[in-house]
Order: sequence, then structure tokens, then C-alpha cells
Amino acid sequence: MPEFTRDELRDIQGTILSGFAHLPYASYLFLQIKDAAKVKPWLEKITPQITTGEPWDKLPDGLRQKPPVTLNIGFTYAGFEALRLPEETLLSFAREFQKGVAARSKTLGDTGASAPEHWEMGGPGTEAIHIILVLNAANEAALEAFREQQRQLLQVSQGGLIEVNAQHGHRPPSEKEAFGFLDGISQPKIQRTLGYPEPNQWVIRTGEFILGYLNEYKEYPLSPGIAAKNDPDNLLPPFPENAIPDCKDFGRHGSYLVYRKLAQDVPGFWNYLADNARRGPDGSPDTQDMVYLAAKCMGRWPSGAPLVLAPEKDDPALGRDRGQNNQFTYQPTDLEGLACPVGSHVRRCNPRDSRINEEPAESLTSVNRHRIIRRAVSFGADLFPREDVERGKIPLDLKDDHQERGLHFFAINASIGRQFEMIQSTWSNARSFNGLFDNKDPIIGDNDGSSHMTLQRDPIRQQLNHVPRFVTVRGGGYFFLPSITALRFLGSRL
Ligand code: N7H
Repeated sequence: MPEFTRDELRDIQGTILSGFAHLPYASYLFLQIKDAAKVKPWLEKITPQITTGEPWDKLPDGLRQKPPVTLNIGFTYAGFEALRLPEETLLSFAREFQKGVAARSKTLGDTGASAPEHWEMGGPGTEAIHIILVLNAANEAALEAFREQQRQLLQVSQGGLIEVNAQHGHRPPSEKEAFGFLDGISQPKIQRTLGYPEPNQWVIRTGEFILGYLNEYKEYPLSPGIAAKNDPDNLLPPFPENAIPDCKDFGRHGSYLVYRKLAQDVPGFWNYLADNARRGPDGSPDTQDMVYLAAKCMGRWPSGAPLVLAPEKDDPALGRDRGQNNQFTYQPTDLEGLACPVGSHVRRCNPRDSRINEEPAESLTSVNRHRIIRRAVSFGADLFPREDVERGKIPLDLKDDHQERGLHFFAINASIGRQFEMIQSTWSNARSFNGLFDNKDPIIGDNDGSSHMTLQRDPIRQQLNHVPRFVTVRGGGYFFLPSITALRFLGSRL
């Protein structure tokens, strides 16, 4: 299989292929279409501004000329309805996308405080969202200027498009999330991107993340189509292998984007671990044991070192070693979970070669049908410096300051149902998982105090009981990230 050509990369939105590590500040502008007819001039102006996957030019010193800001765009199903895409196209989007994230609350375990009725955006009691603009910049000032520029640009729609919500966040230089752990380590490599022409155990077929290419079933992912007669200027490509004659492929080079605003209960997390930790001579919780238990829940140490490779204590050099910190499988050394618990967050979300009743290679094949590309950015002020966790400095008796903090979590995938939703529901929220029972993902599971977290141990396992919910959903949306060609097509129809 060849790598993507420059023209193909120019057609794919950049956020699918890059986390823009050099641009840690982000804003998300949520827009509503009031009058589709007035959106045309805006769409025509914004389309050439969308950051694509085109490789960055090399400077004379050999370094890449990275963009100072990036812009990406996604549409909800309601957004495509508002833009009056033909019915045949609307109905050819994936079912879960048609329903939207709030309607999927049962599947996702969005209950209690996480129920869509309580969401601050994207729920039934808030303004309808049609479009998300994803803005990235190098610092706060550059982000603010870029945001203002985008808000000005909205004016060309003369009220046809309004902003209904805005969210902001940034990745701290330590790359630690609010519980104090290094994040953003394990990402699937996409076949056809630079250096990965062929799929293998670690390189996932393109069609898991970009429509129009074969996926891990060696099939083409479901892609929205449009009758050829509805594309009179012949802008859109045919379906792969011209599989549906008389129909054009609206989805090619596009993908689905899941957004979840996830609040993290930092005092609740550390106080729970304090309650369960060994006591020191003075009767107070042993902070080293608290970090140990937290790492067992996570599957990695605060530095990012995977428990499989560093079972007893953190190994900061390994944690930071981008070449090594994701080089592991669970077989043959840790099938039983003695190093990395079977129910830990990372092992549930990507069991790699460890699914029970499957040979390692078989397990990798089936697990690789449920991978996601994650993009996450923190919001909210720290209760205590998150970098302190790696140093074992965790304050005891943390008081809840009632300030929200957490992650703007994004998942990119070709099938929301088979990828993001499957991980959240069948792996993280399931009481029975890979031989466990009455356990749920201790980090993102829909825990309600009735389930446990089992730490496999020889001779006797340890059990953390009555795990509460540490992550609450505060809002969300299911979006489609069209190709640049599809964006031009959308503009041409208005
Ligand atoms: Fe998770 N965390 O910071 O505590 N996650 N996650 N996640 N997560 C991972 O390997 C975290 C969430 C995955 O390939 C790490 O990059 C938090 C959702 C997957 O081995 C850490 C939240 C879903 C992986 C966290 C959160 C996932 C992963 C280790 C919510 C999907 C890769 C760093 C607030 C439904 C597993 C790394 C692999 C890793 C954290 C949410 C999925 C530290 C705080 C909702 C697939």
C-alpha cells in the first residue's frame, strides 16, 4: 500500500492526523445555524483556512515550518439537517451519529450527575449545536486573537450563524492530566501516514480512522453518500471501487469526532485512595501507597511508565522515553494482571494481546477493531500542582473547592459505535470484563459505589471496594469532520 499523496493529505483535516503538540492552547466554538442561506459566504471563507494534513514545509535548517495556529471544523447531524443535505445523505450517516451523543446516554452510562439533562452544553436543555470549530494556538494571547478573528468572520453570515457555547483549555507543559498522570502516550499509528505504508499489529488500517479506505475487517467503512444528480458540478469522488454507481462519496477523507467534557473529581480521587492506603506509623495514609494504588487503577505510573514494564515502582526515565514507554504487550509476562491489573483504565481501553480465550495474535486482531485516536486538553485550575503527584507529594484531607477541572476529551474514529462507544460501554462500564466481575473502569467507569477494583496479587488479590464515580460528563457532541472537498461541496449547495 502506498503512503498518502500530498493531494490526499491536503483533503484530510489536520486534527485527524496530528495532535499539534506545539500548540497546547485550545478553544472550541460551538455554533448554531439560524439561516442556512446566509451561511454560504462564511463557509466559503472558512474552508481555505481549515488546517489539513498536508506536510509542513522544511526550512533551510531542516526544521519543519509549523503553523502558528490551526483550525478544524465538525458538523453534528442536526447541523447537516440545518444545511439541508438531501434525505438520502442524512440517512446514510452512521446511526449513532444521527441520534447524537445525548440520545446515547443509556449505552454510554451517562446517568445521575452525568445525565444529559445536567449538561452545560449538548444536552436537551441547552442550545442545539450544529458546528464545532477547533482552534489551537501556541499561547493564550495568540489563541485569544485567533478566537476574535473567527468571531469576526461569523459576522459575514449576518446572523445566519451564531455562537452558542465556547470552551477553552490547554495542555500543561508537563503533559499531565488533573489526577497527575502523563497523558497522550498511546496512539494508534494510521496506515498510509508517513513511514507506515503497511498495516501490522501496531499500525492500524486507514479505514478505522479515515473513510474511503479498508478497515480492520478489510472492508470499507460505512460512508454517507449522495445521489450523483445532487452533485451537478461533479465535486465529490465516487465510492471506492465505484461500489455504488450513480452515487457520490460525501464521506471520503472524513471521520467522526466524539467530544466529551469530562469533569475530574480530584479531591474525591485522592481522598478515596487515602482511605484505602496503608497507614504510616502515625496512623496517616502512606502517600507512596496512595500513588501505588492510583497507578494500579491507571495501568501506568504518574511519569507514564507502564506497569507491565515497571511493576513495583515508578521509572521516570522510562515514562518520558517516547521510544519505549508504549513498547509492551500483556502476554506472555502479565496475562494474569499481577503487574498491570486486568481492570485498570489503560488495560480496559486497549487490552492489546490479553483478551481471555484468545491467542495473543487473535486478541490483537480483535482489539485493533476498537481503537481510537485521542485528543485531550485540560480545563480548570489545579487544586494542587499536578506535577507533585510524580514526586509523591499529595496533600491529605483535600477539601472540595467546588471548582470544575478535567478534560476536554476527543476521540477520532470511523465508527463511533464500534470504536468509542464500544470502549466506553463494553469495556469500561461493563461489570464483567476479561474474567472480572463486579468491577468497572476505576477512572472512567459509570461507577456508583457498588463495584470494585481488583488488584491481582499472589497469593491473595487486593480489592478496592465501593468505587465512586470520579469522572462526570458535563457535555458533549458527535461530529463529522468532512474532507476539504466535502466542505467545498457543502458551500456550493447553499
Ligand atoms: Fe483515558 N487519565 O489521564 O487518567 N487515559 N482517560 N480515556 N485512555 C489513558 O496511554 C484519562 C478516557 C483511553 O493504548 C492514560 O496515553 C482520564 C475515555 C485509551 O494502552 C491516562 C480520562 C476513553 C487509552 C488516561 C480519560 C479513554 C487511554 C495513559 C477522563 C475512551 C490508551 C496515557 C477524564 C472511552 C490505552 C496513555 C492504551 C489512556 C486518563 C478518558 C480511552 C493517564 C483522566 C473517555 C484508549
